[in-house]
Amino acid sequence: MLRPYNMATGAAPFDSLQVADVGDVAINTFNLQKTVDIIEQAYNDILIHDCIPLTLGGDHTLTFPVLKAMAAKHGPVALIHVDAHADINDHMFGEQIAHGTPFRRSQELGLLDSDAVFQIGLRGTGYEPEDFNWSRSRGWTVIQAEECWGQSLKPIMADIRDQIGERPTYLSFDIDGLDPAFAPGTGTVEVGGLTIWQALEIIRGCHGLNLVGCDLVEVSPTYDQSGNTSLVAANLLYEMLCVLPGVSHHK
Ligand SMILES: [Mn+2]
Repeated sequence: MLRPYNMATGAAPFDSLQVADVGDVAINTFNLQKTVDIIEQAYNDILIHDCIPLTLGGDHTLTFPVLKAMAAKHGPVALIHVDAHADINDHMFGEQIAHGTPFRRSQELGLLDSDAVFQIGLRGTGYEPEDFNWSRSRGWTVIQAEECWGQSLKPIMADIRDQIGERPTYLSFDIDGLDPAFAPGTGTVEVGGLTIWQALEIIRGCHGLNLVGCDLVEVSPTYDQSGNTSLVAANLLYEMLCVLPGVSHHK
């Protein structure tokens, strides 16, 4: 059988991995706290098996319970977080669990390896002037969107790979990290974002890392009038599949 492979990198994930869609997690749409508990349990169950979950969202809230399950299996993980926003708010409208708080909650619970947290693409309007500095004060590396403009991100990714080394690593990619020219179908659009080419450099730049899980979040079909944002997201998830440990390569 002919299996599709990545013409740019030669990665042939379907030749070397068993790839399955395990379907949706049946959340409780009326109760967010119960929902994050359901997600955590679902990922604990998935991670009993020797597999690397790739998750499509959905609200960035989901990364918090996924990281709880990740840390339960692997210990604190290195994190590469692509996003327009830091998502480190203490609360949103008084709520601790929200799509702008997952990395604050994760940090509080010790789920992240603070020496190896990288936030890329941050920009736009914040909730507080300290948004980006809170991350930096935790020892995290913040690479704002403006530092990426007009640049290849290959050198940055080489540096990130060097710093992360062998650590178990989680990749969380918020589609709003991209410029709305490429991905308008999301809830909190910010102009001046990353290009598709830079997104590919980031994900392909994860090759060689000990990736233990990835997600692609914040695609909102309601706002995705052409369907293009979902297409972009699906392709980025495929690119993540192509850089997982154990993927064989043509060439
Ligand atoms: Mn986000």
